[in-house]
Amino acid sequence: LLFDRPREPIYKSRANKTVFSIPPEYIVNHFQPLLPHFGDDYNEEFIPIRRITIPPLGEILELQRDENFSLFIPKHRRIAGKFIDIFLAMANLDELLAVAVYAWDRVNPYLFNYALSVAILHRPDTQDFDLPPFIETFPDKYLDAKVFAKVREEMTVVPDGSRIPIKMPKDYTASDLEVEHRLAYFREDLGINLHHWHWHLVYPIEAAREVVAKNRRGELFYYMHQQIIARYNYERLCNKLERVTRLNDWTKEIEEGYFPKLDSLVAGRSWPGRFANQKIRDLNREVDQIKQDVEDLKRWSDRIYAAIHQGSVTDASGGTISLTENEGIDILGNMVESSILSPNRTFYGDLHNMGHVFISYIHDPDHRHLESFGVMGDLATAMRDPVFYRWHSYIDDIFQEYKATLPRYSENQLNYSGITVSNIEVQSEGSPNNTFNTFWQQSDVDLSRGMDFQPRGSVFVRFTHLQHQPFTYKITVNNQANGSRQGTCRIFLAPKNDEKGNPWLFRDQKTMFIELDKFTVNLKQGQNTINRASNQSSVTIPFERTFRNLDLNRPQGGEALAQFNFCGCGWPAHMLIPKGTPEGFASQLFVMISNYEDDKIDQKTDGVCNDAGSYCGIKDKLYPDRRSMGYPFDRMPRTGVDTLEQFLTPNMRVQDVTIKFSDRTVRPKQRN
Ligand code: CUO
Repeated sequence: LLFDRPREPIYKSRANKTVFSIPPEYIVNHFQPLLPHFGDDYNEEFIPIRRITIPPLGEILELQRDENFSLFIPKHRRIAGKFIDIFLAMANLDELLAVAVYAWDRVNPYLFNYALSVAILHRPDTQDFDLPPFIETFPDKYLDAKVFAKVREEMTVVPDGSRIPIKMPKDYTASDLEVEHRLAYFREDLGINLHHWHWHLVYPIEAAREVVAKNRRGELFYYMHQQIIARYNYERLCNKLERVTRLNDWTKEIEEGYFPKLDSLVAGRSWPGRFANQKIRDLNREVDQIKQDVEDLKRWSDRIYAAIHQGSVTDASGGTISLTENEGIDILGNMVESSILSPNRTFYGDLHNMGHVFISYIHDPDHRHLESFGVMGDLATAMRDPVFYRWHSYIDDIFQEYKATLPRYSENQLNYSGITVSNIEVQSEGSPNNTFNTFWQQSDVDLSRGMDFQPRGSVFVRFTHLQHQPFTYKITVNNQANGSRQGTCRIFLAPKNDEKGNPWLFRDQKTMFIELDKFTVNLKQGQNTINRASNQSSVTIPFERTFRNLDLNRPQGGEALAQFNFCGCGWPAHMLIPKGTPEGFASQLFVMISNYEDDKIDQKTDGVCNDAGSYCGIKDKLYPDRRSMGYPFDRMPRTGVDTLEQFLTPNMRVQDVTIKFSDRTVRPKQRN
């Protein structure tokens, strides 16, 4: 109930004849006279809400209910942190429920949803709770504003059970006159944006330290976003566009414009667009308590670069922390983002977050037009805008600069003596070997829980997304060692040529590799054949999990239901393989077997959302690979290595593959 109909008053919340029985003083004044009547026309089961001393909400109430909420704005971040801590401090579930019910009609719905989600994710007594997909509660952050009028009509006029899915067009934010629009299927993909939201839900910037300080958090911030850029660049090449250019000159106009066509159901306003050729300007917005100069970005970035070249950072008390080979990237990740784990926020600032803020207020830097932020200001929508990739490309470049200072991997550090990968094959149903097939697919998502003040019952929106034919890797590995061995099989994919059609230099291609899978293999002496299906990928979560329709009648409990929130983090399976081209996009599939002895983390990981560990980690566990994230492509190559071929040691192999796109649309699978 606490994730349903975010703007409806709490006393009206009901599902399956269940309703809260609320102490009258919890109800906001305006609705109190209605209270005696609630439940009258229902045969309801009551969930009693305890009367407790509600902790003061203070600053949390300063964000109005009809305002927009951004985790990049320091004030919003701070009040979110406070609200999370209130939820975490509740002694038991009854108290948690009481404070949540009390806050419902008083606190901004976006803020409420975020803080409660983070709390549920981190409280020991809520570990088997199931949360509905974010898109169901706030469909307005994901879908063309136009569908909502049709959805309302359908819900009001057509009885539940007879409603037909509302079709959302595949292209709605721009025309082909805008070349960047070729990438809209990626930027506006519902699954990609949901993944990004969930990732940041699992790795909050600000909250109690034990919530934020997850294993290798800063490094994962770097790696997950590095992979987003690599994947985006891959898609650009497939669409005959150059790699994205870094947004590193903040005095220059941003060429790309973007008009999101989203309306906020909560804030009652349209998300502002960004015209082409605008410049970021100094911010002075009292309402957000932000006064910041563009010059500050420059200052912070200079200090960060100086730290990288010095090999150490200065902490808040003037001490020195060196950026060691193992931990340096983790410190830098937290510092550049920045999270509360930054060693010195006063000195190194808040570079990445404030970049989002500057860009998102480009249209109204001093609030003279009373406008809220653009899509770059919200983690749920930021990836829709082309400028996201320019900004994150700049951020990634800082990390690459650091990685270039690290010692190169020697041949010895890369090889796994006695292990040879002797053959790789990709088998997709109904197509020649070593071909990936992509096409369009339609799917349905239920919006009903996000549609306030409408009749109950499901209503679906039908959207179109990229998809690929399921496939299997068949990898032959020879083990000439004495006895059986264990290894980690690492599978990556990269374009074979650069945008000019020339073969890559390794130093450039290494940042183009996208991770497809990573898993442990047992190798008996002699020849081994590894078969691995695409849906087993350690990068992705299945479609059903991204868009799962929560059935409130379903019995609770069991592993499959557990920890949805964490499990909601994961690259969407339907976007595992880039789009390719109709003629076939030449790519290189890379497979490496590394020595498990150097990779392994001693921990049990079964059953706890362990299937998208590469970009998301594993819930309450250490990151499941001891190597640097991105290994073996995270560092500059050893001397003498200019090409991928030269980089290879016997435990690695490269196979030429193509990605063939066919412009057909597959209808949705039959819904149950
Ligand atoms: Cu994920 Cu900038 O960090 O959006």
